[in-house]
Amino acid sequence: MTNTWQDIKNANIVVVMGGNAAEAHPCGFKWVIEAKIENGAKLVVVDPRFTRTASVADYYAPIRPGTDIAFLNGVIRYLLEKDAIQHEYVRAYTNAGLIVKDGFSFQDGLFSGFNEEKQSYDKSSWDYELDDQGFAKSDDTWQDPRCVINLLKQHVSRYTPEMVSRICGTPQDKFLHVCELMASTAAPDKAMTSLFALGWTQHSVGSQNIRTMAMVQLLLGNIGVAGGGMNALRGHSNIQGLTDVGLLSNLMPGYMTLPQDKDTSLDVYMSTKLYKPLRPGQTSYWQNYRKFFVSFQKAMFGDAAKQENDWAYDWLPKLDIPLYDIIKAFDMMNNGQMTGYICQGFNPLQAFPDRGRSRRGLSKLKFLVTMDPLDTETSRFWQDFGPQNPAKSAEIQTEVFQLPCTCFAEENGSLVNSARWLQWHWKAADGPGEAKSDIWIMSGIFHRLRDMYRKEGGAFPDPLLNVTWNYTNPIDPDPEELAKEMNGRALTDLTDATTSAVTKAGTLLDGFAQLRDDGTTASGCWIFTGCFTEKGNQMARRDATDPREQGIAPNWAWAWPANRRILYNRASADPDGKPWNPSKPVISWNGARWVGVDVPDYGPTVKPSDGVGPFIMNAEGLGRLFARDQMVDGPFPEHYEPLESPVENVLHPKVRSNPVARVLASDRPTFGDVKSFPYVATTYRLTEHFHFWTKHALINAILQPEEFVEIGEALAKEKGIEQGGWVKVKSKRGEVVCKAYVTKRIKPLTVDGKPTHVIGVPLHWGFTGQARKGYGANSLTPPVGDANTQTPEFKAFLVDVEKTSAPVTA
Ligand SMILES: Nc1nc2c(c(=O)[nH]1)N[C@H]1C(S)=C(S)[C@@H](COP(=O)(O)OP(=O)(O)OC[C@H]3O[C@@H](n4cnc5c(=O)[nH]c(N)nc54)[C@H](O)[C@@H]3O)O[C@H]1N2
Ligand SMILES: Nc1nc2c(c(=O)[nH]1)N[C@H]1C(S)=C(S)[C@@H](COP(=O)(O)OP(=O)(O)OC[C@H]3O[C@@H](n4cnc5c(=O)[nH]c(N)nc54)[C@H](O)[C@@H]3O)O[C@H]1N2
Ligand SMILES: [Mo]
Repeated sequence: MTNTWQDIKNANIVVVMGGNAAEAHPCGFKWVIEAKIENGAKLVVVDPRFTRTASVADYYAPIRPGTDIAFLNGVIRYLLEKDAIQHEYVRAYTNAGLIVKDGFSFQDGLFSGFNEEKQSYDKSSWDYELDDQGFAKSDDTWQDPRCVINLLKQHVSRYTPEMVSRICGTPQDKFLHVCELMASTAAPDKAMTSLFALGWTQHSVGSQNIRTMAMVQLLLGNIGVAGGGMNALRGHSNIQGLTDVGLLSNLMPGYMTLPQDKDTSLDVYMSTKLYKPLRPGQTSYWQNYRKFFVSFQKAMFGDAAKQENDWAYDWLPKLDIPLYDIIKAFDMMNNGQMTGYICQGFNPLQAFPDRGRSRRGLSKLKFLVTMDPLDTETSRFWQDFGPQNPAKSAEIQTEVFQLPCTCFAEENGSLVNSARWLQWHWKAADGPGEAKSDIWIMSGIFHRLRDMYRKEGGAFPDPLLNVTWNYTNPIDPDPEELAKEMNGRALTDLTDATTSAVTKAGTLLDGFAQLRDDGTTASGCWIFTGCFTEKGNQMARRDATDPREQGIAPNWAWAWPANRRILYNRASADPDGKPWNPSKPVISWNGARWVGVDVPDYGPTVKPSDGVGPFIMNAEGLGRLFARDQMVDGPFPEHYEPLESPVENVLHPKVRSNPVARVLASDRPTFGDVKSFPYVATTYRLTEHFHFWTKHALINAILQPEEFVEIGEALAKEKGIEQGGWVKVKSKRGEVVCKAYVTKRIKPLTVDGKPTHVIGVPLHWGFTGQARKGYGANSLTPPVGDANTQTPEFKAFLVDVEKTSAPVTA
């Protein structure tokens, strides 16, 4: 989230599109109700289904799964045409006036630089025109046809209300009413918040879905302000923490990126990181990358990371293929390239796309280790369940080691919530039976591996032999000690260049501004610096005082970065430093410094007249309506059909789906077409279950006892399907046999003149636990990933459905 849960109450318009917050975030959803009651906010829901969130909305509009970019590009067109944008904000804080290079173009669904053979883009033409000093040229009058706002206007001109309706199936009047509600927040003192989750991410265009709304929010002046922002409602209680500490296959802690094979030295690696400011006087904060990186290496390798060995750069793994995402990992298992798998707190047999593919991959492993408090389907994959997966246990050679572990309530530690708050929690009970903590298990594996390397040698022992492990209890390190390591400390006495204050060696650091690139500081995760200081564990703070009753309680827990609650909050004030909305100020300029309820996202004494843009992580300091780098699939968002779609792409039939989506050639034969699989399916969760674990608890199993799919009344009638009757849902990859729930909440949509039915598939069932056995939604889903994040396309694919009789196994 750029903002916080509590801050939702400050919104005038709450848009839930690409998520179902009332169902999946029922506790946080109270702030939406608060916004409605206390602030007169209107709740707008855009979802293929009339959801629990829609049931309390002021306005609901249906949409075909996988078409949000068409909808939102239509919104952008509407805002530009009606001139419903916050002019002063857009002029001062976005790249609207920057001039784009001549080489950039878009035609027939492709941006300039497309390489057909490699199925990827060369992004060099997606950039600004630079002057002799290397600064981006701009035209503040917006006359130049090559300035971003004019190219954007041209790009979205195709997304007329007729076109939006033809692609999305949303009736035109409903689309236009949503546009009107959103446009009402262009007023400087009005704000809209965007709450989203998987309804946007789980698509082959997932990142661009979110980006399109971010552009809408920039045009409306809704980023950085109270009640505004782009608010990703995250999943597992600590999934925000997972990405923060770099547990994705291409990341390092604090959103630094893992080096690739081509980064042959620290200098080469660093040459692509230190973004030079693109406008005079800009901050371009990633220029500090080297400080964060060297401090991380010092935390990892201590004295063994030195100037002479480039701070142990060579000991980091280098990515030799673009990615090791889950789609690739299971492909490698299937090809015999990956023979062992350690699966910690994860249930891929149920959670990953194409369950048959996952099962075949696991069956080819030499060994599988699971670390989990529960008996998961993955740890019992050889007992698999389902008509297409007859259990052939005897033929499977994989050796499985199940390591039972504790869960969060049985240990001390911190969880990072969606609002970036690190909250400490305390152990409530001992784990049952033989369960051990993840830390104990991981340390045990580490010590045994290191001993083997010490005794037997090995191809590349250096990283394991040199890693620092100086914990008080090396067998079971204390979570507080690990937290302090993440925070970081001074390694020698440090003298502040401006104040001459000395920080003694060993002192815990107060903030990442103290980090250095000369080996004198260590920090395991730069964005966490400040969470555990000499004043104590900041994450354990529990003071709920909220100075303006505005949803900012600065002494409750600790938020990264720097305890800032609203990111980009410089943009909450006008160029002179006066809040756009005086009744809900976040920070303001008092003539000498920035003051307010939040920590300024800015140098506290940087004068407004210095003209530094509020988006300091971007080299131009501005919010991007045109993304010059970062996105791999285009600087403007474009509508592409899902990989499995019922219709052609009416905008450009030759380029139907995202040309750079994450698809392996070997998986293409597993995609079905509309002739055999005429219906659109989408998968989702229910409040009564949490993924695949709560079915182990009897009370939840009673609340939602068995697998079902949701089918609209019209389709049910056509297919002779009765309420509660058995149905078989099939995709090209597999099938699910379960009960039908016939509902008024899913209606057929008219897409390009044809009726299109959507089938809803909740995802919670499997074959372990207390609930009745079920096949699981992922028996059906395709192994397709978003071009930027590789998140699977779980939300839009093709199926067929028919009435059937009760299966023998049910
Ligand atoms: N009770 C409960 N709560 C949970 C979880 C759980 O398992 N149980 N899981 C947690 C996790 S890990 C996560 S990531 C979050 C997920 O939170 P959400 O994303 O809110 O949950 P989902 O149910 O997956 O899907 C959201 C909605 O997206 C809609 N949708 C599908 N396709 C599209 C589309 O193309 N466009 C639009 N606009 N909408 C679409 C679906 O109809 C559905 O209503 O929930 C978390 N909260
Ligand atoms: N079709 C379809 N598929 C989906 C989705 C979808 O919307 N549609 N959503 C996707 C999303 S967003 C998610 S997050 C995934 C979820 O996929 P998974 O994360 O694989 O599913 P969970 O059941 O949450 O599995 C987490 C496991 O962690 C265990 N666990 C709990 N606490 C601890 C602990 O402290 N230590 C260890 N080691 N283990 C612990 C739990 O017992 C559980 O078995 O599913 C994805 N799959
Ligand atoms: Mo998730």
